[in-house]
Amino acid sequence: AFKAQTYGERAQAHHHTLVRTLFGIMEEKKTNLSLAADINTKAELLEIADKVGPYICVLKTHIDVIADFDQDLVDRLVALSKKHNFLIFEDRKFADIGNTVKLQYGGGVYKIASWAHITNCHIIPGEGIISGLKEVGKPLDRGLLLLAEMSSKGSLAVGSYTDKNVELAKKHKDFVFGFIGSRTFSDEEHDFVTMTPGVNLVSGNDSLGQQFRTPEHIICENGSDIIIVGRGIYAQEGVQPEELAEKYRKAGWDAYLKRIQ
Ligand code: 5BU
Repeated sequence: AFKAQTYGERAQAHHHTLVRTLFGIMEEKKTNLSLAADINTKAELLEIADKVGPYICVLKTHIDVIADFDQDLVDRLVALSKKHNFLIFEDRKFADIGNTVKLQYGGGVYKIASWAHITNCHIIPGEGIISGLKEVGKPLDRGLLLLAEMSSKGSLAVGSYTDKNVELAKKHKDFVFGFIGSRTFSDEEHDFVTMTPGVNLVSGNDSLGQQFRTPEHIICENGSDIIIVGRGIYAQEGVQPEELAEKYRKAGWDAYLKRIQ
């Protein structure tokens, strides 16, 4: 049912503050595109975030790959998120016990919870990881995605493991608002957001196990909500990232319009 509704309709009915904001941005900017900015210097990350910002709803970061990380980078990313109206998703993939992830999420060098609207975790340690992250993130109105599936070849996140993610998301829906996965996991009662990595205009693989599917397949057929695109946008020689971002924005949005019609 949620698959056929507009992002705007779902925003109005949703209990999670972050989802209302996210769907609101998507409607306003007509985009379900997230940029996966696996960029390793501060200057280059800021440059691409500023150029591609108008076309995306979410900027996905791997903050620990930035060689010259400093607090100023985070301050400037937050300023860009306000300038262009997108959310920031630190793809941290927490995987430790509750007490440890609290320290990793709130503190350390990166202080992720202070600037990332969204982060994600594996449920391999059990439910305590969600409870630990929630203690830090919920008071700040942050949101958590569970890694229900992965896009890479041979992923072990399948079957009953994937189902367990959905079960825990329902139990913690005051903080968990969705999944990383290839399809929708919503049912009649629960409206979850799915974000899908491994997206390219041409399906295929890279040499290290990544598997790419098209926006049409992911959004229209599978009912996912947001496409995450990295190298499809910033690693095409001779083509500007903003030009490619607009191409992916349109492909993702057209697939969504086709789905809800
Ligand atoms: P790409 O250049 O479009 O392949 O980048 C994909 C990004 O999504 C990259 O940052 C990965 O870390 C991330 N990713 C993924 O590819 N597959 C997954 O299952 C998850 C994250 Br979870």
